[in-house]
Amino acid sequence: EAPADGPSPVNADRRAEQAADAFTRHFGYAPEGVWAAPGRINLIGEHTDYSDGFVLPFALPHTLHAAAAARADGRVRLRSLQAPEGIEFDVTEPAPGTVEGWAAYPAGALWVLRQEGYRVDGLDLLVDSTIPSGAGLSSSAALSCAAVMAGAALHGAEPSASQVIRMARRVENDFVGMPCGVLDQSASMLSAQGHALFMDTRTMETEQVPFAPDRQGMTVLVVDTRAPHRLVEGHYADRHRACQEAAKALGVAALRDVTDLEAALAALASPELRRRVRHVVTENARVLDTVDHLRAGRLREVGPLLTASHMSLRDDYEVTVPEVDTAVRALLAAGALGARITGGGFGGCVIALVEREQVEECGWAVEEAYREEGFTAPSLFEATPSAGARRMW
Ligand code: GAF
Repeated sequence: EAPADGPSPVNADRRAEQAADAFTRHFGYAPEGVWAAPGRINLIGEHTDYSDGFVLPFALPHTLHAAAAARADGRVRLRSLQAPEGIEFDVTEPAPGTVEGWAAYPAGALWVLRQEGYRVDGLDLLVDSTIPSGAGLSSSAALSCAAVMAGAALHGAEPSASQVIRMARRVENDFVGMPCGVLDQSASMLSAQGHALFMDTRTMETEQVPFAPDRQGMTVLVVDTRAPHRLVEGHYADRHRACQEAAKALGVAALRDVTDLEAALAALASPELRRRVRHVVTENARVLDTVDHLRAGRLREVGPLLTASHMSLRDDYEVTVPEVDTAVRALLAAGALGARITGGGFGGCVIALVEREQVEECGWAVEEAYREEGFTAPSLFEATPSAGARRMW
């Protein structure tokens, strides 16, 4: 059964129209275009993207739509149907770190575009999103990508997908202050329906790897643990710093370049850095193994790699929380082929590869475990690999 905001083209058109109608209601005139950008699940390859490593995400059907029109008077008006209030400012005003909440991403997008020499005279923009926010599903990357695409196109420019990815990442790095890699923006921009996106974040080379669990009697079950994740609050930046420090100590450009793990571990004095390095190096290897299995159609073999990734993120990278570990434990006990945290961590979502006939049981098992622990009830859905970002009209 497709989720309510599922991947069908009819659904996507309808949602784009709804965003356009809402724009017209709010601003009193019709938008010039509507852009769509999806959220993502990272199948495997976690916390590898800022060490020049490998990632393997796919796009969710959950999508953000941005309806927009250019203004010639330098004013910017931003509205979100998911937020109580909009904001308004002069296009020259926002500086890094000065805009709070969701509006920081579109404001940052316009700031980056101007920094890079794009003409941006002003903009009205309305967003409507079905991507749960704060759940580690890249709602903010989707927003940045859509705003960069809209802001550029409405002023006569057509940046390539890789330019959009780079600028949307700059929104996070240079405007919001979150030192993320390139995973989320790439997943939103480059994903294709029925595929996972294998990407080398050093060269930006990509391969669309067929990934359609439903065709082999399986599904990717997503558990939104509702444990709020807070990446800007320092944990993420700490991990980022640790990887840079370790790379420096090992004399490599990035942890991607560590070829002899045992020698690297022996060369590092800090137990913490050793754990971080072990995660990154083994995680890169797990991505390559996963891609091999997918290319050969051996989907079930991917399960144990997902679980190994989780254990590594729990014990070596230390980015899990009790809600997440409880979900993984319950899913595996109920027969999931594999389960892991997905995204930046410290909350967010867990994914599990599950045989179709085990889905219900896995769902119950998580709900039951959450009741026992006294956690907020999780929300569950099945993820279908969906299309990447595009202009709808
Ligand atoms: C967050 C970041 F934004 C990504 O760049 C990536 O590092 C991810 O955490 C962890 O894999 O989503």
